[in-house]
Amino acid sequence: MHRRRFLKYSLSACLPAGLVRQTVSAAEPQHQATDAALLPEPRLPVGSALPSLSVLKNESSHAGEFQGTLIARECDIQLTRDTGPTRCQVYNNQLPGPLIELEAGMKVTITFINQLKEATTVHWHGLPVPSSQDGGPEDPIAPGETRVYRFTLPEDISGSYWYHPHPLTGASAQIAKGLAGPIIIRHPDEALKKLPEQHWVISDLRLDSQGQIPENTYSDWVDGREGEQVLINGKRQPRIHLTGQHRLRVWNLCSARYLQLSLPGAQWLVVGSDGGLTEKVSQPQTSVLLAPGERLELLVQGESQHYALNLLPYNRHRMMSPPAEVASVIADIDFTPQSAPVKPGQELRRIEALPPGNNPLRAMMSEKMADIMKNKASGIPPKGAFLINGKSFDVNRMDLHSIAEQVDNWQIINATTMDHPFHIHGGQFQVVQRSLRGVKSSPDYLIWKDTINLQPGEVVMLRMRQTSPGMRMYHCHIIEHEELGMMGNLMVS
Ligand SMILES: [Cu+2]
Repeated sequence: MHRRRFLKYSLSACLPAGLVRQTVSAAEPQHQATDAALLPEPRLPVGSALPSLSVLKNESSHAGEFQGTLIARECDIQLTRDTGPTRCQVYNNQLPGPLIELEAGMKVTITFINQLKEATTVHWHGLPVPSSQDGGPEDPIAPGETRVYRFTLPEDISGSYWYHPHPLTGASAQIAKGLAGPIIIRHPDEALKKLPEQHWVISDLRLDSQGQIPENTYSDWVDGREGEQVLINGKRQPRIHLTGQHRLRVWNLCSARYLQLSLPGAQWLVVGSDGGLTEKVSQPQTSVLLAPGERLELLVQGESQHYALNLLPYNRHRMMSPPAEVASVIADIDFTPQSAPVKPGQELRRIEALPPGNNPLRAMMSEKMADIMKNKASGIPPKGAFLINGKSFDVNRMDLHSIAEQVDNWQIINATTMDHPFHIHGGQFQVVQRSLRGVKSSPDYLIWKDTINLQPGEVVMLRMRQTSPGMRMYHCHIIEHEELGMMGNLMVS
């Protein structure tokens, strides 16, 4: 663990957890100046009612079809009281982007207009869309261009997904400035379809003293960027009315912030994950963790009338700054206790276990500490600092191979000193086994996932069936790591 010898940090005791910033030891003065310049931050107002997500209009009048338009553009949004408007990059002038509500089996057409001054793409995170429609870095949309994405959803799909840019360069900045939005796919036979829903799209935002969104610091590139202001549906610490009957969908749209959510005094029942409802209702839990990119569906069991939604400290072993030590409150909940519509352990859906395949795929995430430390003066670590199977991403190089409809046996290894959320494009997978510090564990019931967090030293075995040929990315979903090369290509034939 060489990094501990040269990376030092200190906490400012008076700052709440969300405001803790790195200060660097005297040996690294150039970065102290860079990071300190971010303070003081204008804060977004708190206490407004949680807004409902605006919904992308379906421009088609045909049953079973969805046609919508997304426009990415720079947009000035008045977020603070103390500064002028913040220059954001958003879809359809909204932060977060509009909710795309779809139904299983739908024929989907999204016309995307790039009014940014730079190239971008739209990636449909978690959806089994054809490779050509997946918005990968090999398929950039130039400034001023229009691109029509077309795909048909499977008949058996449901769940909470999202969309975001995935260009070869610029993804980190584009997401930090607001380009991300949620997707819900509903199925007529879903077990919990009659429950009222509530949606929490959680993102984070950093503002400088002028109320503008600053560039990444060197620490952001190394650790992944965490905006200090945590937003739910675009609002900071909103007031939320929730009942015991609500089916709560939660998205983590942050680039690098891990969300360990707790309602002290109440408990969560997990009923859904990345790929829709879980096989069974979980046992009651006092906290749930969403790594970047992950989604959960939850029910709340509680008695009180009021709860504070806490973001608990989670140690993801950042290199440049210490773990937060204090919980922060990110929402105030007015709760109406009601009898829970489901019980722990109750079956919600049948999920067929994928059989073991005969195509072993191995992805080992690693870091080159010498490279990470090399470019501190320029503010960006070189590509090659974060690797998969010893290689930095090359859009023209196929790293792994698969065949459509066969099951791949993935072995994911985290050989680094940080947590990394691993994401595979093309659909959903099933975790078979996790192994950490010599302890092996298997899930109690089946869950469809597309993003899975690995702690340092952790090994995850999973099974996935790619349903169509073409190129598929796999990568760390800390967007800065992805952009620095912690990504590979799977060629499905
Ligand atoms: Cu990572």
